[in-house]
Amino acid sequence: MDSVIQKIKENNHVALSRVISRIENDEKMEDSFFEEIHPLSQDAIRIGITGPPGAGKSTLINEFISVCLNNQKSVGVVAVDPTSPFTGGAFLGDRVRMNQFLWNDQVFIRSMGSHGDLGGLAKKAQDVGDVLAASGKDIIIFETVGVGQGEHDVAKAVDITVVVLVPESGDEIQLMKAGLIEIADFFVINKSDREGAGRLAQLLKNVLHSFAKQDKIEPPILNITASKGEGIFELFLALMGHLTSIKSNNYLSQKRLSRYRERVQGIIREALENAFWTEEKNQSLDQLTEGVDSMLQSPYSLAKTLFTEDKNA
Ligand SMILES: Nc1nc2c(ncn2[C@@H]2O[C@H](COP(=O)(O)OP(=O)(O)OP(=O)(O)O)[C@@H](O)[C@H]2O)c(=O)[nH]1
Ligand SMILES: [Mg+2]
Repeated sequence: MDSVIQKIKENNHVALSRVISRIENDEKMEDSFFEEIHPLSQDAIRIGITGPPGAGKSTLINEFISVCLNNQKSVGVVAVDPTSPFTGGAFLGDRVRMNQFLWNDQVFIRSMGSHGDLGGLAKKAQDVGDVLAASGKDIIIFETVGVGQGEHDVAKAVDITVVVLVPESGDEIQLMKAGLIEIADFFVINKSDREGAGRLAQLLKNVLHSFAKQDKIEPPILNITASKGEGIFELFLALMGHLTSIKSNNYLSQKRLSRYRERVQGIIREALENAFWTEEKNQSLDQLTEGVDSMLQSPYSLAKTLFTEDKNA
């Protein structure tokens, strides 16, 4: 077996980090890599944790890791940073503040930039999740700042999405706009030591109720104070309970199946595009768009020319 895969199976964090950097930087892994990783990556639970900047996501995850460890579960954390083109694992101390786990081989933490290419994030999160799962991590957490598209991409790569809000998170219209209700399996109101936490919980409950869909369990709402570690164990229990129920009613396997399908489609899309853009094609495009006058031609007809040119050759 390939020695990189062997090292990942042995939970070698240096090898893990290298492979994740390659995925982050769009360096292609051999197809056989993911073929061999696949059977090893089935068991881990993947959780997305998203919410507005500064909501306390990292503080929460930090506490959550301790609870996981106390319950004999190893953890991988990836902090996705949509604003950073490349992190190289840096900023970790700043943004993630989970340094006490640095020497613990049951905890792997790093950040990952998205190269401004948010569309590719779902794929990267899948691939990175697989690699972490293959190293034996029981729970894999993706932290994303819920400000745009990034959290939606990550939601496609996880089993459960937790949306973290704070008492100031505001009115229902904002929540709707953010589209967070669509992706949330769980809501956490953090900083519940502050005024307004109860009010937001009530408001959220009403909104969720009016939006209730038959095929989806109404997301539970938990009040926590991450900075004091309050409510974290309850969150852990609630997530594990949720997991048991979505396993038993097949919701999880259906969700994973549709994720699997989308992934196959994505791989095909990428392969087709890569096959199309040969050196000759790139040259043709350059030649055909040499001057600004080339824009007189509709982009559709130029695309058609590029599509059909080998066939006419
Ligand atoms: N009062 C109060 N403050 C908290 C609580 N949880 C976190 N904080 C504080 O909120 C600030 C932001 O916490 P982070 O954990 O970095 O928040 P984040 O959501 O990870 O931030 P980004 O990753 O930058 O979006 C820090 O100063 C925390 O100490 C809480 O329960 N109550
Ligand atoms: Mg953070």
